[in-house]
Amino acid sequence: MNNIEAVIFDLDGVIVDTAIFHYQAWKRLANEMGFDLTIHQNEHLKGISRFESLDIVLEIGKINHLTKKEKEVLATRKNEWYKENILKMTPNDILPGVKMFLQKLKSANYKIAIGSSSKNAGIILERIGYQNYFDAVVDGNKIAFSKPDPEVFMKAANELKVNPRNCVVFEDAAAGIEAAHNAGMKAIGVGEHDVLCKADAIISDFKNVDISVFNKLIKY
Ligand code: B16
Ligand code: MG
Repeated sequence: MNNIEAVIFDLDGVIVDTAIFHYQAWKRLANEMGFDLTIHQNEHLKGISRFESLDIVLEIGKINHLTKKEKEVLATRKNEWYKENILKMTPNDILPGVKMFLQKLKSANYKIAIGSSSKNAGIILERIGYQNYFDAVVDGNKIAFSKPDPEVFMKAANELKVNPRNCVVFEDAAAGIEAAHNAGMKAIGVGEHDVLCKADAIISDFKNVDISVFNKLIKY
C-alpha cells in the first residue's frame, strides 16, 4: 500500500506537448540573433521561468550587453510566437493516456493539481477543456521562484490541504524532479531516463499507466 493522497502534474511536457512550442520559439529567437539552439541545450530551459530561460539562451549566444528593457522585448516576442501555437490547441492535444489516468485518479479519490512554472497555464487549460478539472492550479503567476525551488509544489499541496510527504509529482524536467524532492515529495519522471535519472520512477508516457504506478515508489 502507498500513502499517496494527492498527485501534482507539471503541465508543459506532461499533460500536453507544449515543450516543443517553447523550443521552436526560443530557437527562432536565437536564430534571429544569429546563433542556434540545439534540442540538447533546450533541456536546460524546461521547467524554469521565461526570464531565466532567456538568460540561458543569451548566454549560449554570448550576448551579455542587453538592458532589462531589451530583454523584456525579446521575452515578449518569444511569448507571442509561443502563444500563436497554444491558442490553436484543442482537447485532442492532451497527451495519450493522460485523460484516462486522470479519470482513474478521480474515481479513486486522489486529489489532483497542476504545478507549472508557466504564466500561460490558464490559457492552455482552457484550450484543452481542463479549466475546472483540477482541485488546485498553481502556475507561474502565483510563484516568486521557479523550479527547482519547491514553491510551486508546496503551494499546490497547501491548496489541496495535503501533507507534501503524501504527494507525488509527475514531471518531464530535471529541474522539476529536483523541485519535487526539495518539497519532500516523490517524483515520477515522464520521458527519457538520461534526463530524469534522479526521479523515483520513470514512465515514457501515460499510455497504459494506472494507479499501480505508485507501487514503484514503495522502496523509496
Ligand atoms: P511561460 P512547466 C514551464 O512550464 C516550461 O517547462 C518552461 O520551458 C517555460 O519556460 C516555463 O514554463 C515558463 O513558461 O513562458 O509560458 O510562462 O513545464 O513548469 O509546466
Ligand atoms: Mg514541463
